[in-house]
Amino acid sequence: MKNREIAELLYEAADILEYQQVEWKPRAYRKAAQMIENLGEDIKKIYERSGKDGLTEIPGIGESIADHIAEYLETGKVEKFEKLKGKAPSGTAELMEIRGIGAKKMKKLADAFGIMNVSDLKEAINAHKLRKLENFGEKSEENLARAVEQYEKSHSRIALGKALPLADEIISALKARCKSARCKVDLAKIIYTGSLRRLRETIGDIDILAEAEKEEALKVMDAFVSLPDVEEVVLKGSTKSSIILKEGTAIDLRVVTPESYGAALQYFTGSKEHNIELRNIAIKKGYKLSEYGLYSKESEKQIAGKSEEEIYEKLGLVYIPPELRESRGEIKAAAKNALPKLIEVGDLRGDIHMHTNYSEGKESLETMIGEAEALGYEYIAVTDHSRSQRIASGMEIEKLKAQWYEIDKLSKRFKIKILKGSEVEILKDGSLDYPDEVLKELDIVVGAVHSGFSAPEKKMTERIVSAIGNRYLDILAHPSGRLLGKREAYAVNFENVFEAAAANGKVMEINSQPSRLDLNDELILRAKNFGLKFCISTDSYTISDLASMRYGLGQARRGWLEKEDVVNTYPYSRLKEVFKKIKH
Ligand code: DGT
Ligand code: CA
Ligand code: CA
Repeated sequence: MKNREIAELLYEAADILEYQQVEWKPRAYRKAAQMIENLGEDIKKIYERSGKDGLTEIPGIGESIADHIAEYLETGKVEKFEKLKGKAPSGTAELMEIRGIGAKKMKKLADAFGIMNVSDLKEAINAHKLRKLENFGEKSEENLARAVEQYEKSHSRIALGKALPLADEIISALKARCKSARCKVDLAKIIYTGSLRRLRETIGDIDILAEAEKEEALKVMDAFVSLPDVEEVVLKGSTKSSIILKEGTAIDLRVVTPESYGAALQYFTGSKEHNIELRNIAIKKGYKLSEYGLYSKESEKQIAGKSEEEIYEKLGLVYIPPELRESRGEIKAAAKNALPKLIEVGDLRGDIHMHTNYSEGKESLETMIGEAEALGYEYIAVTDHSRSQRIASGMEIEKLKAQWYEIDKLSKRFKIKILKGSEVEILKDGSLDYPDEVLKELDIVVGAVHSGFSAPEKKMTERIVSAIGNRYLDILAHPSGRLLGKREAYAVNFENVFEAAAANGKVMEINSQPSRLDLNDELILRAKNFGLKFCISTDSYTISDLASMRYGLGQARRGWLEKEDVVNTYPYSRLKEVFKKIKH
């Protein structure tokens, strides 16, 4: 799909326009980009089917943006944007992504020091130039230094939420290309490996593995390097090729013969640390393990290699799911047949954190409920924002009650159980954003921190622990508050939080939004040691968000969670024992 590419293009144009201080356009461009990202249908197909009229029917896309998109689809570029880029410094887009840098500040930095990109900015920070700028003390300079560090950390890696759909897309495109009359290779076995298969929260590069006979390998590689969105072919060989896509992602493809497929899958899934541990076990047993197979050291005969399962088996281990392969004790556990039976997607029976257009969500209550029912869920909780969340259109009590009324009405029409919930702000003093008489009427109260992120650890810990002490709070939402690549977790003592939550029977959320994934795998492992239960929630704003469950699930599996650990695997009758305020 071209959607992501076009969205990126519009975002970039918006950044440049903002820099040039064009007033309204950046917002319109970003809005259009967002619509296209969430479209769920290939924009190219829409254009092919209905032309420009089809494009302008998409909300947020007017005549001029539709013209740009059409031009891009026809010619691969937009004349106007190319000109814009020529006028703005080329580092504009990357600079704007740094927390604390908006259009105005960027212009100031460019005028004063000629800062045009991130590396200029770093140099200026290191030379302590910025603190000399008017209204810009030492403190701002330090903050900016941290923001740059964070930008660099995250920009060398891609979010799982972007990499996974992209890999799926590349794999199906490659399969189709190989199947075509010119190539005639049936790729029956092709899969993504590496950190992506382990479902890490961020991905360095995408690794893909395919099985083919030796004489077919080059044909597969030809098809791979000639995929439509390739920007650069870094390397092309008969066993490995590497490309870089137009939108910046690097992809490695390896092609191996059937007798090595399992060994290569095991090897290229990693992690490197897991592989090293595994190889040492092989050596102790008198074997040699490589990406081609498991071999006897003496006779050099292959002992296993077709499948991953037989490799683990021959090493005296039960099969280890990819998400566990991080050298965190999984090999020892596998040797004793003591691995957890990980939670699976089919175990999930409901989604208990989502928004509607009563607050910040994009869809009506009815649409969200309908989609959740279509996904096969037994129950959902509608959890719009509480009143003090003004920027997210938090709801006054009257509006909340109007929503209850509508939920009661809709409950008669839908089979799915609809819980009246709220994402209630945990205020700075640790109290909740609605009075008790409202909270006790709610089926589910999801408590969340959305402000005061820079508070000292002691203060934040007190705030959260005090909210956990509230008898009406059920779930702690996105407990660390981090936004991948944008905002570090706030300072908080998790030992204290987990202890208090365990003592008060509160549930920890695993937020599935790709930019959150919060709790992350490491915190999940720690929280589990306190005997805590979890819920995996999507925190959806649109119907397409409801599908992000797979990302939260991945983190739960990386955190060694079983079905029993996660309350939204429970049937409704049992869920009511966990959340005692549920009334029907
Ligand atoms: P990434 O791309 O940084 O998110 O992480 P990975 O794990 O995908 O790493 P990558 O792409 O460098 O390599 C893919 C897999 O290949 C890796 O998970 C394990 C395997 N591998 C790579 N280098 C080595 C190595 O030096 N030794 C061993 N045993 N395995 C390696
Ligand atoms: Ca990789
Ligand atoms: Ca790689």
